[in-house]
Amino acid sequence: MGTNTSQERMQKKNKTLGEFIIENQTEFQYSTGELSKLINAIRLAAKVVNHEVNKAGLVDILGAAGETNIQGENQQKLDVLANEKFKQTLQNREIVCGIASEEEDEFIPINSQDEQHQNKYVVLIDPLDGSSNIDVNVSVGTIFSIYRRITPIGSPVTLADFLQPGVNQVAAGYIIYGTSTMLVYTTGHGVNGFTLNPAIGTFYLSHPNMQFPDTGTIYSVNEGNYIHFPQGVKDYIKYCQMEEEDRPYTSRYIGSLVSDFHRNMIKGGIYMYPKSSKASNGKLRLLYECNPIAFLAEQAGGKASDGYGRILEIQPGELHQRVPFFCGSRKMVEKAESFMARYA
Ligand code: AHM
Ligand code: MG
Repeated sequence: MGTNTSQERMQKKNKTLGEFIIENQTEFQYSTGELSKLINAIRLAAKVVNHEVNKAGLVDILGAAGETNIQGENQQKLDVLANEKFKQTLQNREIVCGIASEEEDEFIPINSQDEQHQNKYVVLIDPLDGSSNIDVNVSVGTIFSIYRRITPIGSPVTLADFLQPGVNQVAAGYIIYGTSTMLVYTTGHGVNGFTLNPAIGTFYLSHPNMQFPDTGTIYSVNEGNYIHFPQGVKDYIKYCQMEEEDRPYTSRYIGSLVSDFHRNMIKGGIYMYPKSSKASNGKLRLLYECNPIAFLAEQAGGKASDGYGRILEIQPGELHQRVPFFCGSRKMVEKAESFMARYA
């Protein structure tokens, strides 16, 4: 009853994602509708993946990855499946000239032989981030990042089109498959969040103009790695735990970047995946995870750093490059950077 009423309210009052995309198309500098079509395609793929993610708990009934299910279909791991769905949707609609995915070794050129092919965008995607959480029914996400190609339209897409610094992103976002499914994205004009009404398969604008609180009381880091962290990170963690005004902070770590980021953006907090003595650049990927999340963070008034400088200004050297990541409320990231600087 309560749910119905709030769902009905959302339908009456709130714009759908489709309406929002059309209304905001003109604010985009080079708009020919291509970017709108692209976001629409992501919206569609998100619904398909959402449907699959929601079925994950039925895996014992439907068959595990690698097995053949009752309908004779071969079951795929969900991250592989999500990768296929996003790729298929983008390829079939012929709206991008190339795709790079965390799940693929190389980038995928699309129709690069076709002289008529005028598409100018490349998409980089982490199809199902935090996928180890699926087995235990915890939220996962999809992260996407969109650039204009830098090589001439009509020519084959090259690695250089993908290896652009994050400041060049024209759009980025994520889908969070949580207690409800949301699509959150930016085209460089703020961050907006849309919640899926699963009954009718429509995303509604539920979180307009999302803003990071300037500071917060949540820190998110895998503290199991503590002894391997650089001294600056260790000191900052101790600072978070100190008894002082609004401290000790609360520790919250899901181990699912999208979910940790989403919570921190709403409540105020910092997410950290530092380098360690075991992983010299941390774990997260610059192109598929850090750049899009950093773009969203900045657009929401937050900050994203590698501990010393702005994530979005890093010139990538390779597709699957990793980078230490500190992201969240502006004052908290600045504080963490000040601890890092002591040992620079
Ligand atoms: P994945 O791309 O293999 O899913 O790894 C990325 C995930 C992030 O979502 C999460 O924040 C991090 O890995 C957790 O790593 P750890 O288990 O080392 O704390
Ligand atoms: Mg990932």
